[in-house]
Amino acid sequence: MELISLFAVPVLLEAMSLTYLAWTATSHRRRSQCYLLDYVCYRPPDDRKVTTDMLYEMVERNKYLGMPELRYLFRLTSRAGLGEQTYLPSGVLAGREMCLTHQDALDEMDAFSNDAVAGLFSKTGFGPLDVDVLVVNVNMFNPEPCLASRIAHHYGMREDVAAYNVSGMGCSATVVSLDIVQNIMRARSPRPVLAVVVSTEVLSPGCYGGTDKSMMLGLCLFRCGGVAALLTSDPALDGRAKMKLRRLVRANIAANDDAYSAIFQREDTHNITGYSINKTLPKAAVRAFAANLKRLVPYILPVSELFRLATDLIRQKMSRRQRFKIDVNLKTGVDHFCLHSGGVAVIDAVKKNFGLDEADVEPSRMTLHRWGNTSASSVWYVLAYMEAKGRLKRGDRVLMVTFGSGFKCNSCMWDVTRDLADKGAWADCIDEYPVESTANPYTDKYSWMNDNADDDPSLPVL
Ligand SMILES: *[C@@H]1O[C@H](CO)[C@@H](O)[C@H](O)[C@H]1NC(C)=O
Ligand SMILES: *[C@@H]1O[C@H](CO)[C@@H](O)[C@H](O)[C@H]1NC(C)=O
Ligand SMILES: *[C@@H]1O[C@H](CO)[C@@H](O)[C@H](O)[C@H]1NC(C)=O
Ligand SMILES: CC(=O)N[C@H]1CO[C@H](CO)[C@@H](O)[C@@H]1O
Repeated sequence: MELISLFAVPVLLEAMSLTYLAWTATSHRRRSQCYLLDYVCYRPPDDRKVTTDMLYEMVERNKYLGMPELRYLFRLTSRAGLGEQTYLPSGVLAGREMCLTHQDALDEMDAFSNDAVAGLFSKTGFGPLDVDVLVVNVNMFNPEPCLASRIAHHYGMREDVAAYNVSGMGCSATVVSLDIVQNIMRARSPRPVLAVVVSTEVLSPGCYGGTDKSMMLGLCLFRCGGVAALLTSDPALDGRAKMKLRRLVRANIAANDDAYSAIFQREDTHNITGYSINKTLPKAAVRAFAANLKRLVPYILPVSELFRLATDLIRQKMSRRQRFKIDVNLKTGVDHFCLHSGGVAVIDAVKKNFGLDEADVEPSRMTLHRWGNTSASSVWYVLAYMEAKGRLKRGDRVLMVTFGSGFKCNSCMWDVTRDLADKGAWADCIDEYPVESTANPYTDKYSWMNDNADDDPSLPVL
């Protein structure tokens, strides 16, 4: 397969040079460490839960949509892998999705931060005045003053707090925020740094009410969610930490036209703005993941596996084969895969192309079912799922992989530093998971929708 060969050739050379570099780098200067102390995933109030019936009503009251669109939307919804407990903004639930205001978006943001950021402080015992660095990433909403200032203002943070707002960087932005934090920690080392990362999405400004099919996907997938995480470089706090960041790698394959246009904000033929999602998205995700792994693999796989890869490659080279095919066994270096739960298609594509099995992707599928695609924060719900299930043990290695428009794949490797068993946002439902089937329970009720469904091959299908 093209992807495998694409990934194969440089892996060996880079593996060797990078391992050597890593060795010399660590022995020559003491690197500052980045510890995850704790994190809080947002659980919106129950009155913001949305069922398929409610979605159906919402679509029905949209005067732009006719029967073909309704059919298409229903077909998407029924295959999206979302359950009946995901959350939408209150403005949308109140029926104002076509006329949401700036204030609606601010209210949505505040509802999240008053719950999750406040929750993080009370859970960890640290206060706003202890925070040295604040990084806020929200993709679609970019008010003035910025959201980082809004949070600093609300909590009365110090005036020397280094606040960053990252916007427009898509679902993989949470790792971008971690990268910023890690770089600041290194720059300020050996002075310890306490950092708060806030990753969420504000859906109100992105609600699309038009009829362009590639842009209607949002309503089917995007849901409210967010996370506030506390990180430190203070070695004195390592006993309290949950995980330690081992390696962070960012890949951006924007130079590729298809990948670049996989997710695009644009206007439809009626001049209504929205996000269009191309069916090339799963392929872009796999490609970006391969680009990312190329640089990550030397740091996460054991020497024996790197050696096996190297000998395999040499053997293939000697036999003068035109295309190399290398099967990297990621499981030799990773215990838990924390994959962005953006949609079923992406999860399936990654599973197939990187030799994962159903158990590896279960936490991501269940996160999609319970919370929907919550954009940048989704990997934290996946992590919380593993933790709530009592699967994260001291010494385990967790690979967090995020995908986002651009197209980007940002990943990081964590070492679990103690046995974890916090139920977090999953507290009231973890025992119901994993669910057997993520099929939509209303499929029968709306089965007539599937009749005469047009199967236009150019459209994204989940
Ligand atoms: C998807 O991307 C391809 C290639 O970039 C483009 O030709 C096609 O028009 C796009 N489809 C949609 C629905 O945007
Ligand atoms: C969309 O906007 C363009 C530029 O302002 C205008 O020429 C066009 O007529 C508009 N289309 C519709 C359907 O309103
Ligand atoms: C998940 O949602 C984000 C925006 O919230 C979007 O950019 C991304 O394309 C979605 N993922 C998939 C696989 O559709
Ligand atoms: C990097 C980034 O997202 N900067 C934004 C911070 O917030 C201001 C005001 O909202 C924006 O103008 C910047 O683009």
